[in-house]
Amino acid sequence: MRLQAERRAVLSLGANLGDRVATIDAAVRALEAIDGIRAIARSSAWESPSWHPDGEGLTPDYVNIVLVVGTTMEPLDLLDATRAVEDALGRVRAERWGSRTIDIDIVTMGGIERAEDRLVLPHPRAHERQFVLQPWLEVEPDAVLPGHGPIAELADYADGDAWRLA
Ligand code: PH2
Ligand code: MG
Ligand code: MG
Repeated sequence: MRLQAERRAVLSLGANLGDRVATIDAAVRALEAIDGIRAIARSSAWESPSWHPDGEGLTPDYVNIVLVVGTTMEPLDLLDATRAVEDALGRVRAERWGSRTIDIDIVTMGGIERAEDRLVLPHPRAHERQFVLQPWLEVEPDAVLPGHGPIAELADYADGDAWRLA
């Protein structure tokens, strides 16, 4: 038997409909239950105004967390797994920037840089979003975003505001 090496992946989970924290908790449990995904670190819950191309705050505020996992999956298999969890938790895909009960994005996967149709790595907007960088800094303060640099420096320039939920 050949053992598939484990890669470290950083996931960003977000929700702005329904019981946001409860749905994120359920998503973490569902991800942990998948063969080939092992949770390593989970940030606190952070709240932020919704980012939208037509302006901030046009949809309800989000709760976001970062979940660091070890995974033996290939990138597209991990993407499929996150989509399956979103679907199981009632995610409706109506419009691109629309509100959602749960969104699970792959921010990084090891040092992989790829720009293919279904999956771009690192996530193309993670480096400029406080709602990704702030929870990530909490669990991996020395992390480096491939192609962009140390997240502690990126957070000095990133858009928007994010605050830890009490
Ligand atoms: N996700 C989006 C669009 N806007 N805004 C915040 N604050 N947090 C998100 O996770 C988010 C967003 C699309 O995935
Ligand atoms: Mg997203
Ligand atoms: Mg998404």
